[in-house]
Amino acid sequence: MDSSQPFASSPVSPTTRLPRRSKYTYKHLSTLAQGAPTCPLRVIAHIDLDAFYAQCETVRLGLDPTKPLAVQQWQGLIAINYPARAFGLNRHVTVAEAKEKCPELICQHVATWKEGDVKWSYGDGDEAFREIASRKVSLDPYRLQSRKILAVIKEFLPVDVQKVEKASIDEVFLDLSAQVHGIMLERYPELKGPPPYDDPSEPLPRPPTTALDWAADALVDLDKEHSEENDPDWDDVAILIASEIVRDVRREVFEKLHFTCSAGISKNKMLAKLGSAHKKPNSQTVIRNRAVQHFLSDFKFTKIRNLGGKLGDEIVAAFNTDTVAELLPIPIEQFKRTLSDDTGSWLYNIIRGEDNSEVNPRTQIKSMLSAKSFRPSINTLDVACKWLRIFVADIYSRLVEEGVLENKRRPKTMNLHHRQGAQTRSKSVPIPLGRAITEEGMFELAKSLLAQVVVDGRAWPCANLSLSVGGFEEGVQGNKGIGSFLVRGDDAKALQNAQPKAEATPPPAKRRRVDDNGIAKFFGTMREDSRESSGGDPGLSDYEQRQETPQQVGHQDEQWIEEEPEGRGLNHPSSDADPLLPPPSAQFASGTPEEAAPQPVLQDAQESPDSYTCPRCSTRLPIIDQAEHEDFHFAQDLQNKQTTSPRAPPPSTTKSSTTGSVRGGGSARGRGRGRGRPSAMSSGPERGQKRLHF
Ligand code: TTP
Ligand code: CA
Ligand code: CA
Repeated sequence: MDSSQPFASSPVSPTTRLPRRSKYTYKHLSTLAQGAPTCPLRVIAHIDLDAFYAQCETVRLGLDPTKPLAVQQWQGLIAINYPARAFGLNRHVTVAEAKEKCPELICQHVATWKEGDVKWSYGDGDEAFREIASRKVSLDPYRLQSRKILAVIKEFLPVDVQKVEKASIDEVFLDLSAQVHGIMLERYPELKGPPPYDDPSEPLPRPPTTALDWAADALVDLDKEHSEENDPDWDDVAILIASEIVRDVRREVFEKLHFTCSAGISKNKMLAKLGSAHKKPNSQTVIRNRAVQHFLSDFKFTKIRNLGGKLGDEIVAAFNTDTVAELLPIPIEQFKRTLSDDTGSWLYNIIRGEDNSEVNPRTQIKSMLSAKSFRPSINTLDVACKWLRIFVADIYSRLVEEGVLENKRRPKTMNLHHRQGAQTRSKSVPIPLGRAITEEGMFELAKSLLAQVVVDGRAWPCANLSLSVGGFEEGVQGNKGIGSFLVRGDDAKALQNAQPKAEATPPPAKRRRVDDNGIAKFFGTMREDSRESSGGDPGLSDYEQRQETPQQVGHQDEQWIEEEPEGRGLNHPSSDADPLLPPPSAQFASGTPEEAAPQPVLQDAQESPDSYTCPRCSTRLPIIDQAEHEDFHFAQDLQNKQTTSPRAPPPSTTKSSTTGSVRGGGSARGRGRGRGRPSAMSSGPERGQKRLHF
C-alpha cells in the first residue's frame, strides 16, 4: 500500500505548460498561516513513541536496544519492544509463555509502591506478584520520560508558531501549519504576493515542478484518479515541508534522549494518527491529500479515532459492516436517520478523511488520581490509611512537578472515592487556599475524607479506594499576600475555612450547611456541598477519574490508568469493567440487594456468642461489626480532636441524628447507614486514639 519510492514530478508536459495555476488561492495560503482548521493546506503530525514503556526501561537501564525486552506488570506484559516482537510476543502472552518463546527476553517489572512506603521502587517481578495485595504500580518513571520528550519537542519547534498537544503518555499532535507557511514563503518568494488584482481569491502560481524529496518516508499510494505523473500542488509541498520538520523532531528526540518514535503526517488529526501506526517502528508515514481515499478505504472504521468503542459497535451493527469502503456508498441522510443528525454527518465526513478538530495546545493537567483495587478487600482503617499515604505521596510528587511548590498551579479540591461491592461513595473537600500545599496537609485532608466514610458506616470491607485532586488553577507567584488577589466562590469559602477562626468571615448564612451529624462542622475545610454518590464523583468525567489528564478530555485512545488491572493485568481503557466505577445499574437510590432487603434483627444479642458490647458506648453489635465500630470511634475521636484545633470551627453542638439509629442490640444495618455505630457519643477510654499513629 505504501511505497518508499521518492516522488518524482514528471517533466513539464505541454498541458501543464499552459496556464500553470494552483488549485489553491492566496486566501488559502493566509489561512494556513493562522492554522485555520478548514484550511485545505493544513498540516498535522502525530508522533507516537515506539514500545514506549519498554524503551523507557531500555534507556533507564542503559541496555542495548536490539535486545528483546518486555515490561511486566504482575504476570502480564504491558509493553514489548520490537526485537521481542520478532519472537511473536505480544501483550496477550504471559511472562512464562514469553520466556518460552524468547529465552533471552529481559522482563522488567514496573516500579511499585509498597504498602507503607513513601517512595516507589523497582524490584523483582515474582516478588511484586507475590505481594500484589500490598503493592501498587507507579508510572512515575514513564511520566518523567514523557515530560522530557515533550520538553525536547517544544524546545525544538519555534516558540512563536508551535502548537503541540499532548494526547497521551506517549503521543503528541503537532499542528505544523504556521511553521510550514513560514518556510513556504522563504523557499518560494513568489508566494509572498500580493495577489493579482489584490484579490485573495486568485489562485496561487503552481509550485515549481522539481522533484519532491520524500527521503525515507513511507508514502501512501495515491488515489486511483491521481498518478505520480501529475505535478504536485502546494498541498504536496506543505506536507513535504511538514515531513522534513517531523523527521528533524524525531532525530532530535533520538539524539537527546535515545528514544525512537513513529509519526503520521497528513491534513488532520485523524489521518495523522492512523498514519503514525501505519509503519512502525522508527518510521514516518505521509498521507497526501490525493492519497486519503486510497489510504482509508482499506481500513476498518473501528480503527478510526472515536470509533473504537461503543459508537463503532453500533455502526457495525446498524450497517452490517466494519469497513470504510462499504460505508462510503451510503448516503448522508441514511447516516443521519440511523445515528442522529450530528453523528450522521460527522461519520459521513470522517470516512472521507474530513476532520476539522483542532490541535489543542493546552497540555495542562486537569486532575490527578491515585487508586488501588483491593483483592482481597481491606477491612481496617490502619490499612486504608497506609494506602492513603501512598496515594498522597504519589499525587504530591506529581504536584511538585506541576509547580505546586512555586505556587504556579494548584488543585482546588481533593476527592476520595470508596467502593464497597457495587456502591461507590465519594467525598470531597476544598484544599485550603492561602497556605502551602504539603504532603502532610494532604494526608490529613485525605484521612478526614476517609473518616467521613467511616462515620457514615459501611466502610468495610473496602474493594477500592481512589484519591484525586482536581480543579487546577493558576496559582499566585511571588510573595503576594492572600489579600492581594481576588478570591471568589468556592475559593473564598475554602479560604474562610482555612483561616484561623478569629480572622475568618463567616460564610453567608445560606451557605452554612446544617449537617446533622456534625461531621461537616468538625472537618472545618469540608466542602459544604459535599457529595455522596454511587456513581463516582459527578464533577469528574469518567476519563478524568481514571488518570492524570491533559485539559482536553475528548481523546480517549490509549490512556492508561495507573492502578491494578481487572483480569489479567492490563489497564486497557476499553476493557468492559472500570475498576473505579460501579456498573451503570448500580444506582445508590436503588441500593444493593443487601441494602434493599430487610436485615435480620438480633433478637437477643446478649445470648449470641457472636456479639460484643462496646466498652465505650455499651452498644451491642454483631462481632463482625466490631472492627468497623471501633473505626467509628476512631473517626469520632479524630473529629473531637480536630474540633478543638485552633483552625477548625467551634465544635458542633448538634448531636448526630444518625447516632440514634442504632440502639443496643437493634438493627445495626439500617439502609446502609449506621452499621457499627454506637447508640450515643460517649467519652470512654481513648482506645481509638492510638490508631492515629499510622
Ligand atoms: P501504545 O502506544 O499503544 O503501545 P507501545 O508504545 O507499547 O507500542 P507501539 O510501538 O505499538 O506504539 O501504548 C503506550 C504505552 O502504554 C505502552 O508502552 C504501555 C502502556 N499500555 C498499557 O499499559 N496497557 C495496554 O493495554 C496498552 C495498549 C499500553
Ligand atoms: Ca506507542
Ligand atoms: Ca500510544
